[in-house]
Amino acid sequence: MAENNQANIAVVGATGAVGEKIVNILEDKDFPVGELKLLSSKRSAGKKVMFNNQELTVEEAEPESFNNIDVALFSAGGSVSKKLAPEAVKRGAVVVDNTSAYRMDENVPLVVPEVNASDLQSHNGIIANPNCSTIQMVAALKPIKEAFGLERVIVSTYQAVSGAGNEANDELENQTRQYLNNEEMTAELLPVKGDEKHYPIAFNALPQIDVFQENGYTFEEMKMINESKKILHAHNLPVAATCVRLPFFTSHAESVYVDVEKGGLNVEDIWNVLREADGVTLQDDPSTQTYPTPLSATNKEDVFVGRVRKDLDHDKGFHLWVVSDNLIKGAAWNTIQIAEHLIENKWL
Ligand code: NAP
Ligand code: 12T
Repeated sequence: MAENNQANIAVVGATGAVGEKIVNILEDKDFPVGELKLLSSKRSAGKKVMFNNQELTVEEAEPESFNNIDVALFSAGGSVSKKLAPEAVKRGAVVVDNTSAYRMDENVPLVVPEVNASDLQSHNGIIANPNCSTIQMVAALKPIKEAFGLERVIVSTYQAVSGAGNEANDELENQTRQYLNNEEMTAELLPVKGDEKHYPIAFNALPQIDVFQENGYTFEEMKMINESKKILHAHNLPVAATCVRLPFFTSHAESVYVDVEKGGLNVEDIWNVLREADGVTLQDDPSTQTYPTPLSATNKEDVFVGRVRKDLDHDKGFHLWVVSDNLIKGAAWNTIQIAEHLIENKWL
């Protein structure tokens, strides 16, 4: 890396929903970027993108693309990461991977900086960015775990369409238009690209995000379950998840139930630890109808928490409503925070 602490950055999937946000945030935050290389598939190669008043040309991602790159941020799907992340590492780059390809690999740190930044200290060239739904949940759970311990977690999600990429946003927009024009809705993508059946998302709710696993859970649900335990260093914590897609574009919402270890707590105790937590903003006041929503959280960095209630039957049970922008904290911003930490601590 250059003496001036500038890093040469490659963004793989730069033309996608996540990649576009990464480029925007690098610019907004004045990130110390030396060279910026924007990579995509052949389809978008040649496309022009403005960065810091300079016109950059998107290139097709190839192994040689990573020569002279310090940090490569991958958001182009798992198969691209499987193929090209090792090529980037071979050429001396550190990879921050936004796909599920390496998350559960025990040699790969899986990091939400507010929760487990110290896991970044030892890596073998690849660091994984967790699943969007997982990131926002563990950001809210970490301070509660630290203060009061956790005995169990049950989550139901209300997830935005943009999690499935730019094409999914187009599908929601088209179906909405069709429905309002009394036309039949065409469903070709959701719930999962390439799966056997497709259902309309507009004016609907789909209890399937990502593919089904043999145990009857979807892969999105299993990602939440397994990744949370890894990030929180709580391998025996019982976690259950139900993941549902709803027809709005951005920001995931989650209803999270926790049993804490400590008895006799009240809502104020939970509020107090959430108020102090990095990256978390408490928005909770029933008397003024104050709580976060997907619209209010969109384009913001933080994880917002509201509707904190004590369970009426279980002394150790609490309910929370957790909302965050799935493309920002759920993907682009968390990825950039990881890169920032690596550069600042000279852990590249
Ligand atoms: P998207 O809008 O569909 O964009 C996909 C991007 O990948 C585009 O830039 C596309 O380039 C590029 N790409 C596709 N095939 C490629 C190939 N063979 N070689 C190089 N680039 C290729 O999807 P997205 O929502 O941005 O998501 C991208 C990936 O990020 C997902 O597959 C997922 O793994 C990950 N992701 C993670 C989270 C998270 O939870 N942290 C959230 C969302 C997404 P073209 O323009 O050339 O097609
Ligand atoms: N299929 O990075 O469809 O594991 O919303 C994130 C979001 C995969 C991931 C989605 C997905 C991921 C989705």
